[in-house]
Amino acid sequence: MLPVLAGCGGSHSILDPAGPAARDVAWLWWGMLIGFGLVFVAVVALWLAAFRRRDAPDHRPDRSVSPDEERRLGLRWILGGGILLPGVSILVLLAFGVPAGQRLLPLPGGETPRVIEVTGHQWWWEVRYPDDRGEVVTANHLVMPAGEPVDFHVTGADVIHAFWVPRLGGKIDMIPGRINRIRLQADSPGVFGAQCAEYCGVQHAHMHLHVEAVPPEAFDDWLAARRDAEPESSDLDDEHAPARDTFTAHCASCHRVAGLGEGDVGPDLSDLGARATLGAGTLAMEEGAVAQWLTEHQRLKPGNRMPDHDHLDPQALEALGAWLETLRP
Ligand code: HEC
Ligand SMILES: [Cu+2]
Repeated sequence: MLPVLAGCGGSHSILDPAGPAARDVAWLWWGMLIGFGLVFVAVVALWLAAFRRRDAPDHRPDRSVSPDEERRLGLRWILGGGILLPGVSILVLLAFGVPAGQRLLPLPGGETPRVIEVTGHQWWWEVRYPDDRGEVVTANHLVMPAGEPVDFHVTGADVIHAFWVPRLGGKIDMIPGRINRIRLQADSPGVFGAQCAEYCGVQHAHMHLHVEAVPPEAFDDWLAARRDAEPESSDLDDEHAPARDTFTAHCASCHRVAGLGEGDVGPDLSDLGARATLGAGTLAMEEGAVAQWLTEHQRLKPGNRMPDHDHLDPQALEALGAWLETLRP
């Protein structure tokens, strides 16, 4: 029992809601658990009663009830238990479920919260912050303001993924060629786990998103810092110059680091040093982690869409990792 219950706590628990949308979902969950728990107990009780009657030693068909009456009785069970009860249950469920679902939708009119665009890739997350003053792009790490609603516009780049932050609410499919919208709010600052919730290929399980809600002023500061960050330039004569050259030669076709490359096949690396993990939750970010990712990523996350770089000199990879870890907003 304990290993089963262990799934009920922690940063991914829908039973520990941290925002209004998730609270609606949690209430619905408890209502359904209790309601349908009662239905289950009633059905099992009826079933056992039927067995007992049949197996009783003195059981004989009841001759005092006419066949007509028996049919009427049977019909009553069918109408009551088979049509009326499910009908009422579904109506009650809809009465609570539809408004809860409605509140998750950014409907036209009313407030217009900030928009964060999230795209699911095999097997990582691209996060964009549209802004008149210049778009900010990051990956696998979503920063959002706490205490206010945020509209998430989600889509898929290759196959269908699903955006799910259990403690904030959801989930919603990310479908290529379509933009789905969901409105979520974190009541207070915190870190929330998110996970792709639609099987999308071998590394679906390693598609974790680190969601960080910060006070709105801190969010604005973060956004401004990212937007105005000095682009990296390749001609700087410092210890990281060789690493930047390696990046331009071998990585920039797929990755973006502001000023050095605009590849969009893989995650934006402009603020890589600030990530909590690498490989969408595969490897904890600590000193040396990037170099470890560069040499072992196909062992750590087999089949991921980044090719091996065995042909590069281990020292070059080491230097590349050390430089990438310095990139922060
Ligand atoms: C063919 C495209 C391609 C090339 C070339 C490539 N990468 Fe990647 N890279 C990817 C993809 C795709 C991912 C996402 C893998 C995943 O997590 O599933 C990735 C992930 C990463 C990550 C982890 C980022 C994160 O947020 O978790 C780092 C760091 C990285 N690459 C660095 C490099 C470096 C440095 C080079 C050059 C030596 C390089 N990559 C070359 C496609 C590429
Ligand atoms: Cu998935």
